[in-house]
Amino acid sequence: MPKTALITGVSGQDGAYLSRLLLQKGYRVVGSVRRTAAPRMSRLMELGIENDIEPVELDLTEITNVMRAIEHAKPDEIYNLAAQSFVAVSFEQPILTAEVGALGNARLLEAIRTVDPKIRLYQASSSEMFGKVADRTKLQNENSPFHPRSPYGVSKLFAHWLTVNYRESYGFFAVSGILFNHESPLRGREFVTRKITAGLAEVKHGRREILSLGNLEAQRDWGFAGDFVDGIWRMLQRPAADDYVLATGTTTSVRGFCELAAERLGFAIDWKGKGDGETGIDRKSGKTIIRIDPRYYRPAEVDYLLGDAAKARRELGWSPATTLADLVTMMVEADDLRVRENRLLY
Ligand code: GDR
Repeated sequence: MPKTALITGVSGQDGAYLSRLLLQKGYRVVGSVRRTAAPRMSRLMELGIENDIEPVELDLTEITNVMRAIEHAKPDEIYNLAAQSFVAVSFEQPILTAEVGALGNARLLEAIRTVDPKIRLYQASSSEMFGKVADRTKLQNENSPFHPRSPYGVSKLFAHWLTVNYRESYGFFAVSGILFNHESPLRGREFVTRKITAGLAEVKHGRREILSLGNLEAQRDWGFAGDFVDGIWRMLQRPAADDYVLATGTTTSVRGFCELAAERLGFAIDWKGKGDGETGIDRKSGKTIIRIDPRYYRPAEVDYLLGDAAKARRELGWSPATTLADLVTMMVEADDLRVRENRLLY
């Protein structure tokens, strides 16, 4: 009997890569769609798997609807990837962010408890839970202190602890995967890496004059989403449930990411000025291609993240195959082609 996986957030970046992986492994993949939103199938289409996913109507804000979806799909495994996942938006929509990210997880756990407590649950937790890192001499691992800096981070922390609590209270096979930033050509353009690769590709081809960014000094541990979904799957195949950090172990600033992407597009950036007035100038043409727009600053920022995935390496046999250099190349090449072909889908 092939296993069945139910994926919430199937239309997002991770949903698409995870679906492809599970299909390759012979799973029946059921993907949640919300009736209120036009189904966004573009990422699944880009991977050529849109017809291989069985849709089920599931909205994490409706407990009875969640229960019906689980009764209908009869999954062995549930991957809860659905969220309002853009940190900046969570400051404007904190309640929606918590409804889906925090209480959505509670509804799923309660539905599993009622319908079939043997279902294995993966909860998509986040390095945003570490937030304000107090000690930069240490990498963040499963035992590091949490200090979220956004309503998004706070909502993820609730879901993380509730997942742990159901495991401890009822013996659920419920796993919290604490994933550091993971990117790809399927990343949404609201996130900074894709904003940079797509934006600079547009500048190169004369489709836009300039790219506006916020805090260039923020440092992130960026990996490739395609590598990370393999770690997600491995977490649910263990003999016992536990929590795992997935990260690459290298950290780079937004400024550094800009320089890498620019170089691959044939630019060379000279930075001029300071603070809000800083600009990035292309040395060859003398044109200003990047500027700062304080609208992209966040009310509270996560300045620095660097993860330690030693436990995942040891217990899951997982390590990321893609370097940051390869990731930037992959994203830049995809966006360069999309801009040339006029098809910047997301
Ligand atoms: P993040 O990702 O908040 O880390 O959360 P994002 O790419 O949005 O921001 C990373 C850093 O870049 C800075 N930044 C900008 N960010 C955006 N989006 N746009 C800009 O113009 C810009 N300029 C500078 C930000 O201030 C920030 O410091 C992501 C999400 O996918 C979460 O859902 C996930 O949980 C975590 O990664 C791990």
